[in-house]
Amino acid sequence: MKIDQSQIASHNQQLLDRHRESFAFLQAQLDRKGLHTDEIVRKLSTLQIAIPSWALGAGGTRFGRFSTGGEPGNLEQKIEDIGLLHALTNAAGAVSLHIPWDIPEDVAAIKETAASLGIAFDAVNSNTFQDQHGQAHSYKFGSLCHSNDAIRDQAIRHNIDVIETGKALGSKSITVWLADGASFPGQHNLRGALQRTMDSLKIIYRHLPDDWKMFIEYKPYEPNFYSTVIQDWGTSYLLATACGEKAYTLVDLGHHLPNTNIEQIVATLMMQGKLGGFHFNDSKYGDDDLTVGAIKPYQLFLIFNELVYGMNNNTGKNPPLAWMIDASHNLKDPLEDLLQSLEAIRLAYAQALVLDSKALEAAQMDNDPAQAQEILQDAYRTDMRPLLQEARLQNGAAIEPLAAYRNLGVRDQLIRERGKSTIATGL
Ligand SMILES: [Mn+2]
Repeated sequence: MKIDQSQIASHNQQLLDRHRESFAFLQAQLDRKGLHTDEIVRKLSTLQIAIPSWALGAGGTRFGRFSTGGEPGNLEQKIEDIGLLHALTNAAGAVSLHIPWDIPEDVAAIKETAASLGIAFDAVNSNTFQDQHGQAHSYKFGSLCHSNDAIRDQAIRHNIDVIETGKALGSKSITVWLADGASFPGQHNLRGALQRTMDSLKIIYRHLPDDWKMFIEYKPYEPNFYSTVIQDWGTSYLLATACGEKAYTLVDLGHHLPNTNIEQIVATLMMQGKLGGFHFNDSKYGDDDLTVGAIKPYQLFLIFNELVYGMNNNTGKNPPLAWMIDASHNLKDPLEDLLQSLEAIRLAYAQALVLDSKALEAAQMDNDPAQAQEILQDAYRTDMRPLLQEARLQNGAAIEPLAAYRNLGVRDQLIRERGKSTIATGL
């Protein structure tokens, strides 16, 4: 299914008067603060978020999976679904592939499909956290950290193959997330496991093309419950530093223990020029994979404040960041879930862009926490939704993407095309 420009135009036409009214009100507010809406619209329009290929089907908790129907049955259909999201939002102009769940059979054809929909290939993701059919060795007790040379070699080889696939597609980065760890004290020699992981990553790094980046993701627990080899940002930073200048830390919002100050991690990594990318999601307890902004939108805003500050004060020479959603739950229609996540990310970004950073700096220098809070929350409580709508309107996307998605009957159409019981690959 493809969404026609005329379908979006007629959706927008119905909402135009109401939109113009609310946008004029916001514009007047921002004008009084000396902020230029054109500039903010321009910045928002350039923020493109990669959609992971595994988020397009109904995800699951560990207990069950409930199909929404019409799920994409192959990579081409997944890219078509991202095309739908991109047509509605002008915010989802990239896909992040998971290998081996989504190995393209015909690279040229997939590239053509993606290009026709305005979709670029973002980071490719390796998978050594589960065994694949016909694989010689098992990752039950780890992959890049494994005590057995042959198993480590197999995992290294897989990552090199993923880089090759990515090269063919035009990707420029690989994300490595390891499930490696121990569920019981004494199971691992903690230092030995880390050392072997470092040595393995260095070998993979040597196969990285010059214009590529390697992102190293961390996670404090799950699927292992006593220790994970790359448990926190510090360990990731240590490994990235050991590998070299093309290796970076990747922050996944769900991969932190409750109450971790993630915005401080962002500030620290950007100071060192070592923040490579972001996996957005939301959670209350752990790696809950909930819709971005569903639980802690204020935290998301605080994180974006540090990102914007880091981009505006880039003394650490941090490269442009890779933005990706990494969430997949089992209740919502996955496309609706992604539309909401895209909106939440852009909203937090827009709020951070209207922060009075000079006033905040003055309050900080004056040691005035009350004033600092007023300034922060003034930005956070500015309703930037009309500006997001304006950015979409100017780019031919839908003023209200979720409403348009429902009014156009996209899911019903996908079910008619693909059937009710399809299952997305990898799920
Ligand atoms: Mn992730």
